[in-house]
Amino acid sequence: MTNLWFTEKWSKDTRFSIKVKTHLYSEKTPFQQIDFFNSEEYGNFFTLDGFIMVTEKDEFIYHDMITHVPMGTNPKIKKVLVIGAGDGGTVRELTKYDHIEKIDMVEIDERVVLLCEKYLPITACKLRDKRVNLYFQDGLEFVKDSKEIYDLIIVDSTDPISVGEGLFTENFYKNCFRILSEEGILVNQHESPFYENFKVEMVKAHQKLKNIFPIATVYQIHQPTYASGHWMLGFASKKYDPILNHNPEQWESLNIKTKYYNSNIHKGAFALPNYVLDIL
Ligand code: AG3
Repeated sequence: MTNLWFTEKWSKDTRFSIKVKTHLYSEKTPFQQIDFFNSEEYGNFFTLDGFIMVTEKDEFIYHDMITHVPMGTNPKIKKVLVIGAGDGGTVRELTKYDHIEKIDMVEIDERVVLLCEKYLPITACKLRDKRVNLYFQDGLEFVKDSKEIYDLIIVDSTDPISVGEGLFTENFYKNCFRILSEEGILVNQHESPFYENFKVEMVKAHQKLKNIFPIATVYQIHQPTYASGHWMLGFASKKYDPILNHNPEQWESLNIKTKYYNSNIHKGAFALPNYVLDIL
C-alpha cells in the first residue's frame, strides 16, 4: 500500500498536501520543473516548480473569474491576448464567445501545452480552435515587439518568483498599456493577501498597475488549492470600471454557460475585506 502525498509550501510554517494515487509524469524543461499527478480528491493536477497550477476539481473557479469578469464588463471584446496559460483553461472560456475574433496566446514553454493536451484535456480542449494563434515565446518580448492592438489582455502567469517574474514588471505593464485599445482591459493573476510571502508580491503588482492605468483594482476568488485559498486577480483598464460599467443584461443575453461566474459573483468579487483595502 503506497502512501504518496504531494506537498506544497504555503508559508514558512504552513504546508498543503493532496494524497496522490499516481505521479503521472515529471520533466525538467529549460524553463521549469513540470509534474502531473492523479488524485482521488482533485482528479488530475499539475505543478510548475512545485506550485499547483491546475487541478481538475477547482480550475473552473479561476478560469471563470479571469475570463468572464472582463467580458461581463465589456461584452463587446473581440481581440484578446493571453499570456502564459499553457494549460488552456483561459482559452477554453474565451472560445465560448462566438463574437471573439482572435485569441493570441503566448506561452514560454511549449512542453506545458503539449503535456496538458495529454494529461489535462479538460482545460486544453480548445487550444486548437481556429481563432487561437499559439506563440511559444516570452510574453515580455512579445508585448515589447507587438504592433497589434487588443481589447483585452489576460496575464495568466506563474508566481513572480519563477519564470513568471518578467510578467510582473513595470516595463511589461507599460507595453501592455501601449498595445491595448482605448477601451482596453488588462486582467492578471495577482497572488494572495494572506501569507506575507505572497502579500508583498500582490502589493507590488498593484502599485505598478495603479501608476500606469487610470483604473486599477483587485478582486477576489476562492481557490482551494492556491495558497490560503484566498486568491486575487487584478483588473486594470483605460476606460471601463468593473462595477460602474458592469453590463449584466448584455452579458446574460449571450447565454454563456459557466460553473462559477454569474452577475452577482461579478459584483461581489470586488467587495474587499478591510485587511485587503488597507494594503492597496
Ligand atoms: N496560473 C497560476 C496562478 C498562480 C498559482 N500560484 C500558486 N499556486 N502559488 C496558471 C494556471 C491557470 N491557468
